[in-house]
Amino acid sequence: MKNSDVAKVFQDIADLLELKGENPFKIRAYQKVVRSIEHLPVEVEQLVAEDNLKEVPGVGEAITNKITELVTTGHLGYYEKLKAEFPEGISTLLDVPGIGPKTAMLLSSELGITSADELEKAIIEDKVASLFRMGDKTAENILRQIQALRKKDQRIPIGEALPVVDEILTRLRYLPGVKNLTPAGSLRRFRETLGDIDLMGTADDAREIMRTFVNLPQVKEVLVSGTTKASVVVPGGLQVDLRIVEHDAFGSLLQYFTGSKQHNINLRERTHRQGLKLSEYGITNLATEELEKFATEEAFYERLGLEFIPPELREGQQEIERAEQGTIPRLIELSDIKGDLHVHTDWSDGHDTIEAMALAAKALGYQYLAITDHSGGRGIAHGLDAERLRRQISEIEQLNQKISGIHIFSGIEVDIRADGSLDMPGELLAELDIVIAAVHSSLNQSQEQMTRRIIGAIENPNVDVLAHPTCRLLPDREPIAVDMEAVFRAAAKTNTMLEINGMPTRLDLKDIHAYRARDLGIKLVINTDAHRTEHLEFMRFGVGVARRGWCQTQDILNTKPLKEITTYLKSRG
Ligand code: DGT
Ligand code: CA
Ligand code: CA
Repeated sequence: MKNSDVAKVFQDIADLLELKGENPFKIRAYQKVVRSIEHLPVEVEQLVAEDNLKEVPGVGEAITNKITELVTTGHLGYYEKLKAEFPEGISTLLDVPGIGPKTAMLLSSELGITSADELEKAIIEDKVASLFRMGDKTAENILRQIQALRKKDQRIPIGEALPVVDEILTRLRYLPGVKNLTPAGSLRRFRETLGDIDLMGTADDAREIMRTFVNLPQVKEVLVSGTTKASVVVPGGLQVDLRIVEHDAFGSLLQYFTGSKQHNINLRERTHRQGLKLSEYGITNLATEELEKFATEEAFYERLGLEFIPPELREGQQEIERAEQGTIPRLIELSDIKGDLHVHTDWSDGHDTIEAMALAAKALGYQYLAITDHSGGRGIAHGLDAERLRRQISEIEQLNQKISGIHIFSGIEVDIRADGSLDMPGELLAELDIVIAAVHSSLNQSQEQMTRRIIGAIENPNVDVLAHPTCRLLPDREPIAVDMEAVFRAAAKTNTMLEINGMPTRLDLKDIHAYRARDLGIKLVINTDAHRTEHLEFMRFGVGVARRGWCQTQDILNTKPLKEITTYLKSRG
């Protein structure tokens, strides 16, 4: 049973308890479990097998028993009993925003509707409006929510969205009187996929920026066009919302719409106890009803007695407690990166020469670059054999004489064969500065085979880094079946590094894996896997993943300056 399936069951339980009008604390406890499971870097099944469930935040005795029953039998008696109290499909209806318990019950009992699709059909056939005393408006509203929900399911990879957003921001940023223009929402938190884009800003006169926004050349459709809020659709079906407020209220606006929703809910709960109410407009004192505005997020968090929380950490995990204690880590930043340790050239399937890649890396301010072309393994175009690799090593020696201001390391991205052996003689690998190993073919092996194969490479003393460990491709190639916890244990034991691959279609390790690896003391490397000079810019995506994984400078190898990293790589042999 996958973690997402387990989470869904507990989400349903929370929904059904809400329908029953149960105690809100009980409901929230279940919601917390859902959040925890969604963020787990390991399989719930494994935690059950190892009797380690209690370490998951929000999971006590009762929940442990329920999870254990669910994953061992595929069945949860409590859930089945609860479901039996309600008509079928009720929890699906509750997933539609704007449908509360009463409406869901009414739709089900009067019209026998059990799914969002059936509801949509009934609304279009005009069967729903008569159910509500308020008439057409409610039905229409629900229809819009269903359609929005369907669109929300099609999340767009951040790598596709970011260039579009950058273009929009460039066009708006220089309008007179506009300030603070910035993304909020999941984009600012750097999630790997985005439901929609939320942009925030302030202006002397909001109307002008709104007019420019809805008339941008890339706008395909205008959904909402108000004086302070507008929503448009750009190519690819991506929805972009823009909100503009006055300068002195920017902090609370940005905070509110950065989310995540769970972070805001946790924050609101905590501040309610302090007699304060949060909103997008500011903080209201419940006793005096006075509204305090905030120009910056820093001031907003400070007013609540909290250290500033970087957006990437606002996922409703333990960030508020940590901010309370003043122990939010200083997360790694793009400017901490001193070099890229995984790039390709025209020696294998890359586009540019070694020299061009080196000069591009130097232009980014890097101190070093590792050339890691593919080995000749099956299915890789122009991979290097031992003979060509030897020639490449000597060409790199010569280039290092010729070019100043950047050091080029000799490396390889060696293919891990189906049996776990490496596609290059060991004595040649031992000559290289850095050896990256990765899986590229036979992706359909069983989890047991694949895990053994990857651990075989990790245990090979020549291997420094395991690259893109799960081989997933966004948006739709699923990760390979591999026991990541076993991979982590092997990497920790052998002191092998794991890569966060910043190629936006990979982002592999992903955020929760980076978190887990860091927690186990595994050293990470952030690479771009560039196949041309422009790809070196993907580093910012990798850094985003690392930040979501709570990584600091000392967790990431390629934040070390040239001298240190040279010594370190030598010491590994
Ligand atoms: P997305 O668009 O699905 O990738 O994820 P977000 O996080 O960008 O979500 P979105 O666009 O629906 O809303 C942006 C932020 O607005 C969200 O992260 C937190 C805030 N927000 C939205 N709905 C609610 C809500 O019902 N309660 C609270 N407290 N905040 C909300
Ligand atoms: Ca959003
Ligand atoms: Ca939005």
